[in-house]
Amino acid sequence: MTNAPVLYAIRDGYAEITLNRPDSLNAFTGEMHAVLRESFERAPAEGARAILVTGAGRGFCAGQDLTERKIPGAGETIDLRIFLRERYNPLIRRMRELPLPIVMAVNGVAAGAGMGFALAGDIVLAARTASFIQAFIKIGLVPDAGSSYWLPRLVGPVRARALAMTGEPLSADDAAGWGLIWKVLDDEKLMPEARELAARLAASPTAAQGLTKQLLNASLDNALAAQLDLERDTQFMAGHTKDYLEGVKAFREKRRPKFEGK
Ligand code: T3D
Repeated sequence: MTNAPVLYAIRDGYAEITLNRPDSLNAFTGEMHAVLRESFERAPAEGARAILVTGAGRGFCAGQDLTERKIPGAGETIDLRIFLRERYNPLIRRMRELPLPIVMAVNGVAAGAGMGFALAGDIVLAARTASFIQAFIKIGLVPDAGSSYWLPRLVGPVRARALAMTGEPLSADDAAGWGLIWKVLDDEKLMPEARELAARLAASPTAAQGLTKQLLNASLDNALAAQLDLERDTQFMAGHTKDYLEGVKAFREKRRPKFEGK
């Protein structure tokens, strides 16, 4: 295994990205952010039609690497806006704007920004022994990496407040029961199922997947009338893809469609 903070491989039409700092439960460093950003650029440029993200070792991601921050001396302060502006916010925005399905395989604890990062995926699977922790409050910080956006929308304000204000771990089973993630799998089944899902998504009509993602992103902030208009315009675009023609043709010819993502 290499020492690179992020591993990248193309498999079965999708890019597999592995956070690779297992000794610190894959906590984020500046270097890791840079390679991760590059991986999310590289995947579509190299023709990947889906992305799978997981963590090496027993953790998924423990959020910001706390050993990377200098403890300010007397009279000094630290401006955390810089790290959010230059690292976390562009990462989360890139993931939500990327017109490809992103599967997150949460293999262990996802804490702090690691939890926000996990929730920024499109389909989140978790190992039964994984957990989700809004660890920020334990060190005097506030939710970031999108957590304050996703939590009230996904689990409602009551549970969002309790998670963020207590920093108590949420089990993978409860996360699925609360609608925070898609599915929990026995630990040994996580990666085989996540890979099968990523390969299946990569072979699906990925232009329509990108449009679906845009539509569902917008729906979180739109009123019904605006969303109906957006559905109309987005369906117009989907109706112009080769994959739509192939889908209808294959249905009529009673055969399996072969989608190209165009
Ligand atoms: O600064 C900015 O950019 C602002 C933005 C901040 C965003 C954030 O993410 S703030 C939140 C940062 N994360 C945390 O506060 C979580 C800290 N970690 C923990 O609370 C615990 O490690 C866990 C609950 C995640 C897991 O607990 P456990 O008992 O399973 O593992 P452990 O023994 O605590 O950790 C294992 C090793 O990973 C350990 O190293 P060692 O002793 O074996 O050498 C531990 O120090 C290291 N580790 C865990 N989390 C971090 C970390 N090292 C650096 N940074 C971490 N965040």
